[in-house]
Amino acid sequence: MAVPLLLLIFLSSLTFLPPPSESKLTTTYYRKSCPKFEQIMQETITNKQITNPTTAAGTVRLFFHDCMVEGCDASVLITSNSFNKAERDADINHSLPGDALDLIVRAKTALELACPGIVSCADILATATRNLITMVGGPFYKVRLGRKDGFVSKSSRVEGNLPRSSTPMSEIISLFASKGFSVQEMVALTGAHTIGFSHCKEFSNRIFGFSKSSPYDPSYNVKFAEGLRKACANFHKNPTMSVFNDVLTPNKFDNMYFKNLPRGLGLLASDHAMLVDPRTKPYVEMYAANQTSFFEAFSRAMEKLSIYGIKTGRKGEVRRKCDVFNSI
Ligand code: HEM
Ligand SMILES: *[C@@H]1O[C@H](CO)[C@@H](O)[C@H](O)[C@H]1NC(C)=O
Ligand SMILES: CC(=O)N[C@H]1CO[C@H](CO)[C@@H](O)[C@@H]1O
Repeated sequence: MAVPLLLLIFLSSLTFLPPPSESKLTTTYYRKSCPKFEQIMQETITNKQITNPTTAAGTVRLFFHDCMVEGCDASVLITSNSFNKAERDADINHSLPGDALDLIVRAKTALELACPGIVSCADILATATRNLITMVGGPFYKVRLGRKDGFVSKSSRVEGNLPRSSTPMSEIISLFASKGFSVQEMVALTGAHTIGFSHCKEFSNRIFGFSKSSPYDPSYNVKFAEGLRKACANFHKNPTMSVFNDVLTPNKFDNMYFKNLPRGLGLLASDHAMLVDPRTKPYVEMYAANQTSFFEAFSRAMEKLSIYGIKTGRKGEVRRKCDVFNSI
């Protein structure tokens, strides 16, 4: 009797401690080792976002893709070589945006000049994401620092770890659940579709030849569907054609994504499904009605995403260049 009881007490006391790796992260991690970290980040990000306004959305998506595969460890930044086909070259990342990658390179270059070998690429990506979200009107949330860059980046690990626009809601929910995210957190995070673009091929089956009775998905607003059909008319010839995720306030981080859904302005099948599925619908309605409530939930969920699967200590390294492992 005594042993199991002791074990029980021991185990329950453990659950009050954060996992050891994330407990090492602090918001002041670089205060002594790289005092200009915040300033250099902010300058680089501001310059880039002003000259290329698509940077914000691109960076948020890049970060999401990084975290979902191997955790937030900059694995998405690695370029393939003849020995290793990296994450970035998985089919799903067809459109991971060049501007976001360029931003990370710029920030890393400036930081290596100021404090060589100190700041990880994973911390740069996490911080850039938060700063850009705030810059385009979204909430500010805390990003704890001290992530190391990971040693693994394989395109074969991508499929199954990232949702597609055609993924059924039940699968999206269980994918996020497998990484510890509730339905509510998943809905809040996907509010990030309030900024940025999607390529026509991501929703072309909803606007061309949808069914025998309707050429486009009747759950679209009629004018919106017609606009999409025009915008994407040549998408086979020109696969770069894309449209705003949030047609009303495309560059502003707000709760318009959720307000759009009941108006038939949800672009992707997965967006529309958020409104239809009884498990997600209550959160869509709540965030559509109350931006403060969305911002609070989004901030909490992003703080959680930002420490998902992070590496510390010897489980990672500070890369000299964000797109190659140090060992190569
Ligand atoms: C619920 C499941 C999700 C699905 C199925 C999904 C799917 C997609 C797809 C297909 C695109 C268009 C990509 C392209 O054509 O270039 C996209 C864009 C985007 N996604 Fe998601 N996404 C999901 C959740 C999220 C989450 C949780 C975030 C961030 C926290 C996010 C952030 C973004 C951003 C910012 C863009 C715009 C990218 C740009 O403009 O370059 N998405 N998403
Ligand atoms: C909106 O949400 C916030 C945060 O949850 C809450 O404090 C506030 O009372 C809500 N406002 C309304 C009008 O319901
Ligand atoms: C940004 C990036 O690295 N995109 C790559 C994603 O995968 C395609 C297909 O392999 C590559 O051509 C892109 O360069």
